[in-house]
Amino acid sequence: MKEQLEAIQAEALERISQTEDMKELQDIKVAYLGKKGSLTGVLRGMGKLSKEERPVVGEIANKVREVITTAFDGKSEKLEMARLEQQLEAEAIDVTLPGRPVKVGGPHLLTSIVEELEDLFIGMGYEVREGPEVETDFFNFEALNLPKDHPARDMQDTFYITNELLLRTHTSPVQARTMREYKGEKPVKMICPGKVYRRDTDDATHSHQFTQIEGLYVDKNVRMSDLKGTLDTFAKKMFGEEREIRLRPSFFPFTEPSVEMDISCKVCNGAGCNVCKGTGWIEILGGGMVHPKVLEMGGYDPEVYSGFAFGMGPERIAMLKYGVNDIRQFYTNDIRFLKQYHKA
Ligand code: 2NM
Repeated sequence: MKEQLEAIQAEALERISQTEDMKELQDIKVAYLGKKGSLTGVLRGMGKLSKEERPVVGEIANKVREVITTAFDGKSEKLEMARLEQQLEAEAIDVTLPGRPVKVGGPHLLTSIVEELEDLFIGMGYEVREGPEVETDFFNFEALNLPKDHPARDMQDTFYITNELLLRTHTSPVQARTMREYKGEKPVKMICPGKVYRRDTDDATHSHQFTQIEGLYVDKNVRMSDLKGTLDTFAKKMFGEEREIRLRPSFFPFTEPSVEMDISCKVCNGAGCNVCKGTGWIEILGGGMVHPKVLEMGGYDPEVYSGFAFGMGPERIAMLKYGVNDIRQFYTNDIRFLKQYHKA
């Protein structure tokens, strides 16, 4: 029986040392030390031994069990270490790989233009004010000398919400609100950028929603020459020092007299080309001296105060400055269009 035990031990140790597989190692353990294992089988046969033999064989059997268990534990640890090492190697991150590029956005061309215009007028002492896009009939029309029967109030041109509420058709209601807020007690020098709405069929040059910037300067002794000097400064800063301006008589209900301003075409320098349609001049904005009725409704005494106002469309400014030929480019968000105007 002693030989049998020694043979089992030798065989078990041999098999444990041979295997490189954890599952197989477990099977080996069961095959020798398990309930139906060969060592267990031998121990069961001990009952047939004599009283003298039993302790001797028992001691050997325990020793064998211990040797096999120790060998098993050692091998088990070794295999587990190897498995861990392999896993670590397989999951290793190559920190030298280049990262994926991050796509960086930038301001929309219209935003840039509006900010450029804001900076320009802030530099001339104007404050920037905003107001609601859903306006009352009073501020959008009445306070701007557009009485009830005025054609500009036509349902054809205005998005009405109720009889009294509408989407503002220009940003001038912000100026009417500001005048009334200042109660005719101090000068007003402001610009108001923002979205405006007109019932229009969208095409290359029309949009039912677009941007406006309007300016207003009300003080004592404000004259037409102040308007001309302001607009000349604006034109040269925005389009280049070589630009000339000219004012043509026009009509707006809120200004009297009213003008439209052209700048000399920078494509042909005034000689005439297809951009300026042969005239050498390009229309940029409208303006004029604030109508006495508008001053009055704003709470300013037209006998004491005078003012000028002007309005322009940043889309049109951007189109002229950058040669954009379709106003819809500003709203359809084609990334190929937009990213041309990111400076960074
Ligand atoms: C324009 C042309 C002429 C204008 C008038 C006013 C206000 F509120 F003072 F009456 N704001 N903007 C004005 C005048 C706007 O845009 C082409």
